[in-house]
Amino acid sequence: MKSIASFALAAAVCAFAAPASAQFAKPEDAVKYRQSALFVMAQHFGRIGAMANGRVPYDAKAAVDNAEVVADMAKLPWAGFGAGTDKISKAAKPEIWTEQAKFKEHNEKLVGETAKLLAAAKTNNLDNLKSAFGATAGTCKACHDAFRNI
Ligand code: ASC
Repeated sequence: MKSIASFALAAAVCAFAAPASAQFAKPEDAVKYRQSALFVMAQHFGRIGAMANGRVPYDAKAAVDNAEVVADMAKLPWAGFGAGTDKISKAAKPEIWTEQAKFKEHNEKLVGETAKLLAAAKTNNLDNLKSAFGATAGTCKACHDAFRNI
């Protein structure tokens, strides 16, 4: 009986557990998580930028590989901006928490633009990559202008 009860409890805990994205041991971990996702995204976005700007030769496969990471990373940082994480990093403006709907719109715009960037990379066409890179970079900048101090 005990094992059945334990199993039932474990199943209930799994069923009602918060999504993985919402689980952080402490606020500092949430900040580290969001900064890490943004850092990894910037590394891979920068590699696409180098191709889009002609600093390195265009490599269609590398563009897709990098765009996949960018599109995946773009979904992650936002869970790290929860309650209690507003005073830890000076880069994050208070407006993130006082204008949450607007911040969410920017987050969703980035997810959409990075999905388009991946689709553009998959066309194996440098012009498509360039224009999607520009649109995505503009989305990064718009959010930084509104919500980032440095
Ligand atoms: C990058 C990067 C950003 C954005 C931004 C676009 O490569 O690291 O934060 O592009 O500079 O304006």
